[in-house]
Amino acid sequence: MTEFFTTVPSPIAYEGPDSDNPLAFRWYDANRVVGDRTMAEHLRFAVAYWHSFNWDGFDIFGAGTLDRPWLTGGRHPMDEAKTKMAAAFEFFEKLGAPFFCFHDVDISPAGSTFRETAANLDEMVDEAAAHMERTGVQLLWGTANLFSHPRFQAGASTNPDPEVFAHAAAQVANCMEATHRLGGANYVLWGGREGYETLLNTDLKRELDQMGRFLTMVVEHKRSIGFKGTILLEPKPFEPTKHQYDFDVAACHAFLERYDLIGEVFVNIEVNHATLAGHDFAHEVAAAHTAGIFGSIDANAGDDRLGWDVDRFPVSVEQMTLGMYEILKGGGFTTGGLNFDAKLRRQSSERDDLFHAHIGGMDTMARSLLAAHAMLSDGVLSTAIEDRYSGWSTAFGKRVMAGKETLDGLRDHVLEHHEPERHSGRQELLENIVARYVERAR
Ligand code: XUL
Ligand code: CO
Repeated sequence: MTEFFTTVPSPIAYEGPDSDNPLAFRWYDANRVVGDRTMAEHLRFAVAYWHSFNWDGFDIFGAGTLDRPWLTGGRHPMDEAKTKMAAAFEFFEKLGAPFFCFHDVDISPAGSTFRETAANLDEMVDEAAAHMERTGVQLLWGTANLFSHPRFQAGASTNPDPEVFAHAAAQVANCMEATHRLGGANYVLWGGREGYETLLNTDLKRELDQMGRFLTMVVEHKRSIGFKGTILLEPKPFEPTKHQYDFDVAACHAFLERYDLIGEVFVNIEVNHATLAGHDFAHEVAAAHTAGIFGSIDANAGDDRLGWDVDRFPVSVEQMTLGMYEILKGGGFTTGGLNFDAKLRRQSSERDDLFHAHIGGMDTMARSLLAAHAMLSDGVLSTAIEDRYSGWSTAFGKRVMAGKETLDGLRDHVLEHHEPERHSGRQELLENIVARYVERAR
């Protein structure tokens, strides 16, 4: 078999924080125990097939720039898909990534009919199963691409035409079965074009009802095929449409409540989508835990000055520490994990740049895990929060929350009491504590 990554050691080794070797981990030490799990069990890293193996660096201004020999066309599309898959598994194995994620179209080419496309997917799933068996790499999630083909120009499940809805349903049925066959831990739905450009041509209520119906059918299909993984929605506020229905965690939560899907569907939170929605990453994680819908993470980063989905690899330990802290506080991952839905910059054109990007991302997350875990086990933030709300544990506070008070009764209470004492929120002090944990994480 042709090898594509011949200039890197295999597998990438952990050498510790003092190592200067660019092709080694300085923080990610898969078997190191942190609390009740190893780093590998905490972080559950996945490589995203689409950015790393299907994208040659093209953008709307110009052609591909990346050295991706497995993408050079001219052969039978199935042979090309198999070569690409061999490159992908060579990469997963050399990096030491335990999981990968894919869209149906990433791993298998479209045929000239739906039947032919389905047969191609079947064959590529067999191919993937053999690679997984050989390498031990597992599937974190699969998803159907319901946004690239022109038929989905007006959405998939929210399309004004039920024939397009049916097409999306058929594609999802096949992709869920593929995910099931490969032992996927989750199945993701990102509403690529589920949104609108203008209300002038949009029946908002009908589109939401269609999306609710679609998702209910997804849950029913999960049952009928015996898939045990978690169904995840991926929130995003805009891009490609001006207004995406799955705007953020709160919008997804309201949607799941409205269509009676709580307990069936959870969320896959993407860091850059959170920031596009005007939220911190940590906020979205906390919101999901609060609503009981936390599932998995697409680990990436935006850019402070750019208001679009730049999908950079995560580099900020401080940002990720706050996110990891919320993840750990909620109990950590069950079926979820950290998928690098991240791509190289277009000038990072050499093949081994893929390694540098993932090594950096994994080290960033590993170091963030260490800092977050230390803050959590030392209780440095939780005691401050407990103190801050301690009034609610008094007999008076409990009475209010138990519904035993009225506005009238509280007015009487205020008439009998003095002005409440004010307490500092101590934000800067707490920020200094976080900075110290980030600095000291080892
Ligand atoms: C798009 C995005 C997707 C989903 C899977 O912004 O994040 O790649 O993660 O369809
Ligand atoms: Co994503």
